[in-house]
Amino acid sequence: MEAQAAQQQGAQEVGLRVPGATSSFLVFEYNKNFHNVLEVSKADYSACNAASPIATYTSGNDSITLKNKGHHFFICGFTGHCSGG
Ligand SMILES: [Cu+2]
Repeated sequence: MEAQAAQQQGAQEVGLRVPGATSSFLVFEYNKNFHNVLEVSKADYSACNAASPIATYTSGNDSITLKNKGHHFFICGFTGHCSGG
């Protein structure tokens, strides 16, 4: 199964759920000068806490392989973007 995430732009942050797949990947495209992608815990996602990410992606065109089932949470680590909405 292949899941292609919607483009992440501006203050748009998405919580992505990929059910039932053992190997999936997501693609994030964004302007790396203004955004990045942090995989975080659910608690950190809810709190917009970018201080302790599980993984950090900054290329602007990231393919992220999801190896484990369940919920994955991604936010932008730039100041104000996550809390901005
Ligand atoms: Cu951002």
